[in-house]
Amino acid sequence: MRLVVFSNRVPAPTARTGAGGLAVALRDALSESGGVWFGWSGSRAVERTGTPSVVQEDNISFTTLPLTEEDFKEYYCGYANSVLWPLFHERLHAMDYRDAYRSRYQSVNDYFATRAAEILQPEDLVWVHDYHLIPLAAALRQRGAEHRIGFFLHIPFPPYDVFRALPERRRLLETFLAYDLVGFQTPLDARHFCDALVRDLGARVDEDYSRAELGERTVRIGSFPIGIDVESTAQTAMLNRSTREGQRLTRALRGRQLVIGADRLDYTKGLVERFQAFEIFLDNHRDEMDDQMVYLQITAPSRENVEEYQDITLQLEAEAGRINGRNNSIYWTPMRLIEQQVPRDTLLGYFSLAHVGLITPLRDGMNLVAKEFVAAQTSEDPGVLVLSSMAGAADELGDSALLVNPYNGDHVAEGIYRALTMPLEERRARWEQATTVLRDNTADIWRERFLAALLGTNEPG
Ligand code: GDG
Repeated sequence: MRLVVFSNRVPAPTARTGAGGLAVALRDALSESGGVWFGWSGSRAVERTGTPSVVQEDNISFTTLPLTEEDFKEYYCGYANSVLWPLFHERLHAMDYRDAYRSRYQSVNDYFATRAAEILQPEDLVWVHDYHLIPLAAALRQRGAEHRIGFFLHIPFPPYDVFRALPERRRLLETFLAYDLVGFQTPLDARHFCDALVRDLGARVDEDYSRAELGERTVRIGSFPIGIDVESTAQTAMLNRSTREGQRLTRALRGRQLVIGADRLDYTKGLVERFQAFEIFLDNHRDEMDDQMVYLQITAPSRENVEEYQDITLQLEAEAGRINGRNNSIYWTPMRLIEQQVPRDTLLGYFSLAHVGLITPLRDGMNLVAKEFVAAQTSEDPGVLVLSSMAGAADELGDSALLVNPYNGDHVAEGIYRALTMPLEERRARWEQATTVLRDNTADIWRERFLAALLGTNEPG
């Protein structure tokens, strides 16, 4: 049986090394069974094309379509990233709704479905990823597809009182019912989804939120928290401690403890709030921490064409400048902000050298950085994860991390202090606990659980 994966962006066929856990996990699945990876090429053309471009590599057909400038503006920047992304992360003030965005979203999904329906074979198993492509199964069914089709949402599903701000929410919810299986990162997301199905569509939902029925349609629902490849992350991290970049960081630290954060530059990641919490930490512990630690924040540029993202950089630069200005001395600069994407191997090496991982999103589907930070630690002298309780990862990692409320600067500041001063024995116990959780749910296990549930050979979790 062939697997056909749909996602907004399709990774470059040659991008195996340097790719994150998700891309690797899906790629492994596709090359095992033979498959197709279908989506946007990332390029913008004058017009949509009739035939997709296909590159064959590793038993996989990387099948991509270009989008037009209007598609890019109204579907990608517009509906996906200025409507669904803020709405699903409960940030309504960042939502920029236009009717034209909605119709373009539908039209791009129809375009993908038309081209995909031409290449689907009867026995294919179809797996659609994320908020860009929610209506894809319905669009495929309209074109005669009778396949098993699963959907996985990488971001949170909002509570009903937030979801109801979406004008065409009923229509969007109906399109979910064209799937055989809908998967979420956490049980809470599945519950929010079921609430919306009941309240907006009057669907009948099982008590454990594992199934919904509306008329003739039945959809199975489950939570499938995404994992990482623990072994290869640990190995890459270890190897990159002593590369040129790793050594440079060690030299720059001069024995000081390292607090690290690494995020896409996105308002959901809580960076401004994190900087303010760091300032509280300095205010409270300035004398004790003088020249003893450095906070390094790496922010990879992201979605620079969306207006909401343009202001954050300036805001972060102003905050970092102000905090350092208030606390700098001739021998110590407490924080460093790096506004670039760092190569994955180097980043994992940095994680391995860090004493504290500071990951405080305001809301996050999962947050793979948190998991990668844990996997990058050594058992002899593990660092401590300070993690937002609003990230999906908190659900799994629980007390193995120092859970903090990202809206409470005092709480985050004390989390940083506790992490920096935590005795070795406690750090080891927490790390062992976290590592067991990660090993029990790797990227491979996540993918196998989802596909087994889609095939109906096990019950969704
Ligand atoms: C979405 C959901 C969910 C970060 N900075 C750099 C860099 N990264 C890598 C990390 C990690 C990935 O990017 C980010 O993944 P996250 O999970 O943290 O966040 P999103 O991008 O928002 O992903 C999220 C995820 O989908 C999967 O389902 O967990 O909740 O929002 O792998 O290491 N990589 C490189 N340089 C950087 O500077 N190379």
